[in-house]
Amino acid sequence: MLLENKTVLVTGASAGIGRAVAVGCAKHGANVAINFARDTAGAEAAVAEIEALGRKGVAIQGDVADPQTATDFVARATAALGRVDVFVNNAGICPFHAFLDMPVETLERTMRVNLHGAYFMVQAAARQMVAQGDGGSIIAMSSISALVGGEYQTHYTPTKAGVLSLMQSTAIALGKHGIRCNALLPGTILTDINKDDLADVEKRRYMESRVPLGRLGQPEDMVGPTVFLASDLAQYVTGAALLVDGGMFVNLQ
Ligand code: NAD
Ligand code: RM4
Repeated sequence: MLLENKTVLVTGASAGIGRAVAVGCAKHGANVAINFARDTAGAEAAVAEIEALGRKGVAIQGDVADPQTATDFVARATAALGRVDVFVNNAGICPFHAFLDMPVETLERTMRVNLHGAYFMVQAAARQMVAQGDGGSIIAMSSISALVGGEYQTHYTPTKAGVLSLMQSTAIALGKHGIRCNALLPGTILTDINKDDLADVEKRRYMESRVPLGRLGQPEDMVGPTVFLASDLAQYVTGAALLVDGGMFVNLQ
């Protein structure tokens, strides 16, 4: 029960890592507001899971690429749950595509959702935390891909490096308000974002073979690290980056 009576907001939480983290925070005692883009059924199911744990849950629809979504999400979540203690910026896309013929729209959409979306959301959450006056914890899903490249991810990896950098600069900007900002760097976690990419059996075996712990990740693997950074156990941790990748990054030979 590391998050008893805390209010947690998670973006992109109708499925995948976001949903696992939202439910995981509720298991640790938090009331949770989720943002979702289109998957109403997934969002409702996530809220039902949160409520089944005896916590309050609320789902608010919005496209994070639109700056208005950020102020709307934070305002409506605060109205429903009272305050914002923890903000998890999770929403993201990775439409795998080759570099030389990358469509302009794919590049721009990926930047807008992953990086601009993170910027506006984190700013809106921080404004609410500053107004409350007693600190908070902001966590962003960056990626192992902030540190290493990907042939079909030339549009995506710069956004994940950007999100990591955003947590470093906001850690400085918000330290005086007692707001901690940290990045999580998942390795390869099995979700919809890479379902098609990993349907290629050879690629999946190769990715698995790179992980010293011997398996690709599950969304639930992200819960413990998120709860830790959200909780007072991490009271002196800010500007940090935590790889959650089964050891993939350090595996040269
Ligand atoms: P996912 O596709 O299951 O989840 C992404 C979520 O973001 C979905 O709920 C989706 O609806 C939501 N979303 C997408 N665009 C949105 C928008 N415009 N507005 C609001 N919500 C939107 O994938 P996931 O693996 O759970 O990804 C979650 C985060 O984790 C992403 O930021 C991703 O970059 C990051 N990540 C994932 C992996 C991995 O291997 N799965 C690794 C590193 C980082
Ligand atoms: C991650 C990492 C994973 C990939 C997802 C889409 O950041 O690159 O390997 O499957 O993105």
